[in-house]
Amino acid sequence: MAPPRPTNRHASLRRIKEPQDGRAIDDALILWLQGPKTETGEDMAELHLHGSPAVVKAVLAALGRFPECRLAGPGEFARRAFANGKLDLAQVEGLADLIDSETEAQRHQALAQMRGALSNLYEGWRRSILEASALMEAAIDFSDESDVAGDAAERALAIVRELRHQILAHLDDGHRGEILRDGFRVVLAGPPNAGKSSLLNALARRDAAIVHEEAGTTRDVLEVRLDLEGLPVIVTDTAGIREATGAVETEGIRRAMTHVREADLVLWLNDSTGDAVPPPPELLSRGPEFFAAVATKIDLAGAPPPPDAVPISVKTREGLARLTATIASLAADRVGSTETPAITRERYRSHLETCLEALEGFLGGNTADYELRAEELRQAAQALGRITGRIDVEEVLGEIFGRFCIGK
Ligand SMILES: Nc1nc2c(ncn2[C@@H]2O[C@H](COP(=O)(O)OP(=O)(O)OP(=O)(O)O)[C@@H](O)[C@H]2O)c(=O)[nH]1
Ligand SMILES: [Mg+2]
Repeated sequence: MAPPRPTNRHASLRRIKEPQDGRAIDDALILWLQGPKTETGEDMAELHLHGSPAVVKAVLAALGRFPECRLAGPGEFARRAFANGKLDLAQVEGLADLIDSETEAQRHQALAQMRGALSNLYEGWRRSILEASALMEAAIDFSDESDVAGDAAERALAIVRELRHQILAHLDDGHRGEILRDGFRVVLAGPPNAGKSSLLNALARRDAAIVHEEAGTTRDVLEVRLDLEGLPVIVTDTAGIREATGAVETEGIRRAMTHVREADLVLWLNDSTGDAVPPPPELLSRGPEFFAAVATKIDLAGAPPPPDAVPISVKTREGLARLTATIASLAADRVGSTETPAITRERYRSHLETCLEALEGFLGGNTADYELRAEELRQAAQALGRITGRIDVEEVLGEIFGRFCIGK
């Protein structure tokens, strides 16, 4: 369609032609990228077309006339990159997150993961386990020479103790990576008419929710996504919490309470012109970092708002900047530094927990039972290998026997 084939890695300006009749489709830059130094590891060609739907459609139609050409399926490039060892599973997931990222902090975390921040951490741990495994294999082989065996087993124990410590610290991260990936969830709750929907609209800067002087206006749960200083924040408006007057409102309040329980932060709103309604006890019992009181409609209030509440007026926008700054700083505290890699998916957490369980089985096992304890290590290494997609037993054996010349 654009002969001759350009030099490897050199952009060339070519006329793209219809293969059957030679009709010109577009003038474009084309690139020929020879594997294996490409995204998928395979040979690739790139056509930098003028992006109109008509040009793209004509080129795709022309390509479709070659029997060996077809459109890629979803994720097919990433899948090939994985199959050819260009990216491991955690990196592929980082790539997916990078494509979906909406804020700076999300982009930062996803890019680090795609570049292997988590993979390197987990692979490093897996190598330590393999090292301990090799020592246990040595202990088994030399079990008739008890001091040699005992010494090897002791060294394996020291490695695993240190590793256990590191994995525990990594797991105890307050879910910061997941919060950053999925968004910091702020729920607006409080009695009816407190001004929850008005605040949602003010934060979103649009009329997302219906606002009305009638108590019990909101029944459904409504979400808006905000970017607060680079952090993704999902603000949810809920039904006012009170003794409900009907089935629909009861359901609305049930949904409100579900969101309150799962929120990363609940803003409990009260109309500052009336008596403040205290939040439900189960909300306070989650701890002070999950809760902030807000006194609304201060443009109307005669008495000063309670000192422990953030005073706001949606009407005059007074206090809104302070409230958003409070939300942003609480979110930033929870997400913490993005410099050290954090767990970004439940999948990793569950494999890490399996790994930890096996390591604890190893540490708590009978000292002399080398075979059983070596098996715990194999399981621990496998659990970590599942995160990156490296669970090849041959590779594990190769690494053990390649580095420690036990036969000698
Ligand atoms: N003057 C004044 N009125 C406000 C302010 N915020 C909300 N209101 C009014 O208070 C009433 C209730 O506001 P909503 O935002 O619907 O309250 P809500 O908490 O969502 O109420 P429900 O959905 O019924 O639980 C409306 O008439 C709003 O216009 C404010 O800052 N100042
Ligand atoms: Mg409402």
